[in-house]
Amino acid sequence: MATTLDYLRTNKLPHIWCPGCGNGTVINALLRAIDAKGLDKDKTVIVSGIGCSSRAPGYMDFNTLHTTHGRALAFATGIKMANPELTVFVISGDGDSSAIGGNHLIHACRRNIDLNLIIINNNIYGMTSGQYSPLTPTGATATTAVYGNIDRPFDLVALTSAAGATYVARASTFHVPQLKTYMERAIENKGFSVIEAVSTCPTYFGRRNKIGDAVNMMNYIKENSVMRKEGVTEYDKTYVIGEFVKKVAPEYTDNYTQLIERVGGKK
Ligand SMILES: Cc1ncc(C[n+]2csc(CCOP(=O)(O)OP(=O)(O)O)c2C)c(N)n1
Ligand code: SF4
Repeated sequence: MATTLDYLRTNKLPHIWCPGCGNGTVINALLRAIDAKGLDKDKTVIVSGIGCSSRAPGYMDFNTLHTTHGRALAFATGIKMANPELTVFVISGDGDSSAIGGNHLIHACRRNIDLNLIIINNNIYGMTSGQYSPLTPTGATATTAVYGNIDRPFDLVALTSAAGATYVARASTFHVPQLKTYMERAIENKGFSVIEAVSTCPTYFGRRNKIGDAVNMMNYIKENSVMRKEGVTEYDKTYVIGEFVKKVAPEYTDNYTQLIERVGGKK
């Protein structure tokens, strides 16, 4: 087995992330999943938008694309349509994917295009210093919600399941073995896969909400998580960890190839 260093652009290190940031843990799990599945570096593409989490592809030694805020899925869709042979990952923050990129998110789910989306959910806009996002919990404080957030957060699992994603799972930077396993299952799924990785931003979310340092934040995730149980729909914890959707449905680039064959045949 290769080490994760074999998949990093070590000449780009040190990275920009704060001590205790969860981004590195998520990337480590992804690199281990890629290694376990034996993906060819030259046939693997990592795409991101803008944000602290979206800086990840810059450190990863694959074909990488750092695009514009909220638009990573649009770029990734173009790449996959142009060459369906490629394995394409999208790394996105909770703001990047569910606020400015929310429309791209639901339509990628609806199309069931074979992309693997990893949403690093640190509950906040990290890069721009702590504004609330559509995943900030009600009552939490942010630089744009100093008296407490009155919005209700999205449930990403429910949102992407309803929109048509064919593999949907949630893990966290505390649940690292699950994170890696779910990433492997996403790679195996021929269709649109979503993994929510609940993560830590001690610098903005943790400090502003008085959760404490990185270790306290990890305990916060642990204490507020529960493993999903088959047949159970109501939980008394914030983060339900597990696999929620595993289904087979027609995939978009397959449909497109068939369309070309059908129309080409008529000419
Ligand atoms: C079109 C556009 N709007 C706003 C911004 C400013 N901006 C950069 S990153 C970001 C939010 C990042 O938050 P998130 O996606 O949750 O990622 P994180 O930094 O927490 O990893 C915003 C609003 C931008 N770069 N481009
Ligand atoms: S601001 Fe938050 S998300 Fe950004 S690098 Fe620091 S800890 Fe990570």
